[in-house]
Amino acid sequence: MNAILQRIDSAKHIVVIAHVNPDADSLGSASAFYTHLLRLHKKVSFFCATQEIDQKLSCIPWFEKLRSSFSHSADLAISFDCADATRLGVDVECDLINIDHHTTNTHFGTLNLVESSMSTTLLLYNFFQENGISINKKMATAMYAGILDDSSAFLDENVDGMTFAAVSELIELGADHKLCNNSIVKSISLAAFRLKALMYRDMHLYKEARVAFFCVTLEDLKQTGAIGKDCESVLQEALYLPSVEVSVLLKQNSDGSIKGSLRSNAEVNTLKIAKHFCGGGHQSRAGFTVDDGSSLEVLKRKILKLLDEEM
Ligand SMILES: [Mn+2]
Repeated sequence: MNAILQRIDSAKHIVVIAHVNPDADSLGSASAFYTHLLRLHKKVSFFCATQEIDQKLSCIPWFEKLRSSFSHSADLAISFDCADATRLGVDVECDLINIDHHTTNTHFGTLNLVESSMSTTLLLYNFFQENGISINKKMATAMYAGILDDSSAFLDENVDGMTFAAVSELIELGADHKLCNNSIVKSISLAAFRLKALMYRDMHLYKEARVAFFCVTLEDLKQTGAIGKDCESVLQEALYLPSVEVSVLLKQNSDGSIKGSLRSNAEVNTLKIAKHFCGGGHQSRAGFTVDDGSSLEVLKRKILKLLDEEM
């Protein structure tokens, strides 16, 4: 038996962990595994340190079971889609299985299932297949949600035939793809719509319109009522301008830090830029947080200079 399945076999109480500020990939993979553990008649808890989770993700099975307090009585934890231990949002003292697809993963687990893949949910799908673990409707819906979100609705550069083959199988197994599409992709709040208008109005193009730059202040969020996550679709859409190769967002956080997010058409290595600020991610999708009191303007100039060297 696989070492991971063996460790699970001997566990009594298992906590599945989705990362802080969870996305559909993290919640989806944790949810699918939650179902699998229930079938094994294990005691299972579903943990995410973030208290307010985007209601869009409520299409993922077991969403209502999520708790932001960690059960320290557990003898095993399994984290999903966490590239490093800070993403857990909790100090885990028991054994930890780390399941993730980020190339920057620090292998912080007692056992690690880390492979470069489109998404953690796709990695998990392959894991279930390889180990003869059957996938029910709930698991199929959860994994579909993660693949949908991490592939930017199947539009990312790294989507290939294998992605569609997996999705075809998941739908065959009963994944509620329409529910996920409507909830995760085809839904936007009025506040997010207003923020979009503001971001497009203030978008700056640099380097002969090869770089699109967005800065979002706390005031912008307050004025529109939007939340930080609402900035992301604009960042992606800016790449649809034919000249744009990389889009960058700097967003003020309420604690005074600044969050940077980068997207590219795979040619520009955004991870290299994010790493300069101790961030992480992938070649075409990366991010970082700066907490040294730098202003948006200063950071913006630094990033443009780094892009000068990169492009
Ligand atoms: Mn992911």
